Amino acid sequence: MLYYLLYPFHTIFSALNVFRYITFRTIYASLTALLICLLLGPWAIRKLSRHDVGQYVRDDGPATHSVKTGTPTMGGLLILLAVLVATLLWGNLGNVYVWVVLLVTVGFGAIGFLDDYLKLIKRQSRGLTAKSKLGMQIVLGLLVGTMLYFRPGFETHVSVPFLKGVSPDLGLGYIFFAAFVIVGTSNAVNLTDGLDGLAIGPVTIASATYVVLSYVTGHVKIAEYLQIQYVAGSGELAVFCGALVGAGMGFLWYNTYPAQLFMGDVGSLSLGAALGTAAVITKHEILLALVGGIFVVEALSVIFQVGFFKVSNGRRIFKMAPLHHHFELKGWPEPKVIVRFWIIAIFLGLLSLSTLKLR
Ligand code: 57M
Repeated sequence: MLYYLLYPFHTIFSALNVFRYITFRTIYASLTALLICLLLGPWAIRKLSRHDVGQYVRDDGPATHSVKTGTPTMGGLLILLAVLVATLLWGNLGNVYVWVVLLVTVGFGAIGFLDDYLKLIKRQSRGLTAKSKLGMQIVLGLLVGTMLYFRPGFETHVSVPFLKGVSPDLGLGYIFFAAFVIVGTSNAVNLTDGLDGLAIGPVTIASATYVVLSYVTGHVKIAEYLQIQYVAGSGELAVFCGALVGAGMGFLWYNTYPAQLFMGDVGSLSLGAALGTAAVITKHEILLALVGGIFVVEALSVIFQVGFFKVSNGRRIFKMAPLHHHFELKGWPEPKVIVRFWIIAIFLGLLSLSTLKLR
């Protein structure tokens, strides 16, 4: 909004010319989201506590989690507020991709909110059924895939990391591929959100990686130099991803061990879908499997655990899935699991950026 309000006056006050630059607006979107989370965090914790929106901790989890019972959750509402305000304030609202990514973030956030609401406020312990939750996500994912497919000039080619010149055209199949990326990432982040800061750390790191990927993909000269697909207008997603980084750091201030606030499904589902959508729009969809490798490994650990459990009449590969619980049951203190996952996430983010040159 500020871009519209202030940039036109750059002919009078030349300093306002700065609003033209995506880099400037990305930094200030990040700082705005960070400040909103930092300043409103205590109020959110008090409000959620007062309304008894406390976490119910299942008794079949690691024993160390029992102390977490009652921790205020649905803190994802604060993350969404910070990201929305910062993006609407600093983003170019004439850019269709900004609205697409905001629609997905709010849409998946609404699904998560409904699940949290039923579980925590209506005390229906299971919340939404897995089928209805997944069904709503798939509908939203297909809607976004269709919108992008029919957008004039949007490419249905998929670039493969490390392999220059390999970019198969999925045609109409791209709609389903885009939906898979968005829904898969949303659920993978949801599964990862099982220790203090374990999800928001890698989400923040992945968002920072997509700040860079959005910027270079939307810059015609840099995209040409790097020989990556140029997506006109996608650079504006750097502002949105910058807001994700700021909101993530601000939320982590309260979610770090021992957590004062959990994000809830309203946070995990929306953040995962936001990352998936940014990856689809910037045409770095497969690269997201590397950037968000922590989420992939966590989700695969569940798939293999449940699959093996079924075919082996009850035997397990891991002590418990998702993988973070396996390390907890091996005796790793919670903070050790969390920080080691963050270190791996940072490594994967840097490795992902290196693929821009290793082609
Ligand atoms: C998301 N939710 C956390 C919190 C957070 C099929 C199966 C793998 C599904 C999976 C599952 O239920 N996943 C749902 C994970 C929960 O966190 C809440 O959920 C929100 C995110 N969706 O924001 O509101 C618990 O996680 C802990 N937590 C923290 N700090 C945080 O910052 O400590 C969360 C955020 C919270 C808190 O204890 O209560 C969760 O784990 O439920 N199920 C599981 O993950 C369960 N694993 C399992 O069933 N494994 C079996 C299967 C695979 C056959 C096996 O290995 O044999 C584990 N989770 C729990 N108990 N809570 C183990 C059992």
